[in-house]
Amino acid sequence: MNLLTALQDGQGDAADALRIDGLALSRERLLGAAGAVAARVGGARAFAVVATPTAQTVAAVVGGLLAGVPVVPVPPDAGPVERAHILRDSGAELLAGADGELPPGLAALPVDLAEQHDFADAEPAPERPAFVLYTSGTTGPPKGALLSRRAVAADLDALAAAWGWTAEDTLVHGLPLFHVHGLVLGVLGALRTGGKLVHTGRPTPAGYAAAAGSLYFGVPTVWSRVAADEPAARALAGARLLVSGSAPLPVPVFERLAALTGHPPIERYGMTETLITVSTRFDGERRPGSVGLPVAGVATRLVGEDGEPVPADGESVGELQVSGPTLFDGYLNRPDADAEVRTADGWFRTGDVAVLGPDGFHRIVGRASVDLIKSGGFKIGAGEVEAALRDHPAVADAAVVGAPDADLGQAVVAFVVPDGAVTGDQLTAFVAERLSVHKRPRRVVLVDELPRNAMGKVLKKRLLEG
Ligand code: MLC
Ligand code: AMP
Repeated sequence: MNLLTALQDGQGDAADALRIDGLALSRERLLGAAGAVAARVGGARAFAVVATPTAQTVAAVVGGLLAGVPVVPVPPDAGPVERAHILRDSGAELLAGADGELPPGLAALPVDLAEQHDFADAEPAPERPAFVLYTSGTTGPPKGALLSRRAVAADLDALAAAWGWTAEDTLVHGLPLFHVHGLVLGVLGALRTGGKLVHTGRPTPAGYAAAAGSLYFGVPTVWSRVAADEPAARALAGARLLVSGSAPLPVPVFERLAALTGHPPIERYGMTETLITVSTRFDGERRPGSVGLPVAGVATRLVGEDGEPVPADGESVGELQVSGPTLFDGYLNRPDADAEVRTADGWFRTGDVAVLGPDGFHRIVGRASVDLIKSGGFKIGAGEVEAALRDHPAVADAAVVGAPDADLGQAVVAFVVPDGAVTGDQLTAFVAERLSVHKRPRRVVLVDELPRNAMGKVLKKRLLEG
């Protein structure tokens, strides 16, 4: 079966099947533009796409998938250090959305929507990689997660079943197109399932309110902003389903959203490496603070620090481990990192701490590591930001933490021991020149020294308390 079933079968097309960046495109036109890309990328080792929220990005991504070339989305705001890492590590030979000089071995591939081509090559094998998605770890530069076409298809079908998602739906969101949430679910989901897709550019309450969709995706920061904007929230009353994910949805936001829209939101849990594995269902209970049940084909278990199973009693905590057809195939060029996240019996260690109820409902209670920060739904490795800060000549030492934040869930805060005259604003700007914009510290605290334990490890919990 085709990966992008609805896009490729031509059924039920509409002139505005895709609305993005002020443009409306039919699926036929999108497929034609993607076909033109596919005809030019075929045979490349990997195809990088600067993932601006535009129809050109969608056509480029779909073109890569049609041709069976792994697509590597690049955050448009990635600083030069982060971008160079992604391009080099992925082995990309072509780049769509290029602006400026390219390193040797990489050629620009301009995307022109007017260029239409009927690409008729056979569907690539399901085990071929669909994407290399870069995701942050606790230390070092982001790792490229290899996601097969099979994993993507399995996850989208499982989510369609859990959410009653059909070709009758109009999906609305304004999330970035370089992560699982906005790209895999938010674009490919609509192209596999059918129906219309409206991308609002940015995920603003006003944009969501104006879109008249049936199915809405957002990270908790987006839902919290919608819930704080009563007219925007009330405008979503006509929707069918509101879905939250990528970070914990605070219970008060769940409740206010339910009260204003009449829709208790669906909460679902996932990771770049596993796609979305647990969700509440459109026809089941939606419980505040809970992400529900494993989706079709996925199995979960809780494991204690001693490696022993943790009972599903609604109160014992353990690491959540998952297995099933939606799992990634490994980190590109990083067998060491891959070995760390797999158990001997083939399960994936999420690093998230959870509680499992006797009814099978999952509650995510936190992360095992303080060094993985979720801010506005973006995952940020403390180590990557610390390394960027330490590159500054006036920084002797740095520790980065995720401080609780009502809007963002966690905010990136840097504690810096200066070595010379430097301001917090200068350091924030310095990070922004290297890494993606959302990795900038929101606050920089200059300190004389960092608290450390006898082993020399920074006591981050103490920094958070102080
Ligand atoms: C931000 N700003 C800063 C700053 N940080 N300025 C100075 N210093 C800093 N440290 C600027 C921004 O650039 C912006 O400026 C303004 O402040 C507001 O920033 P913001 O508060 O971050 O808001 P916004 O830009 O609107 O971003 C919030 C958000 C965004 C929710 C829209 O965080 C977002 O798109 N999140 C989605 C992440 C996501 O898709 N994750 C999915 C991962 S996949 P200006 O000038 O631009 O207005 C995954 C798997 C799964 O997790 O389960 O789904
Ligand atoms: P990423 O690597 O960006 O895909 O982020 C994955 C991480 O986001 C998970 O390991 C969780 O920590 C977090 N996450 C995703 N969805 C949820 C959710 N519904 N509730 C709590 N945390 C979530």
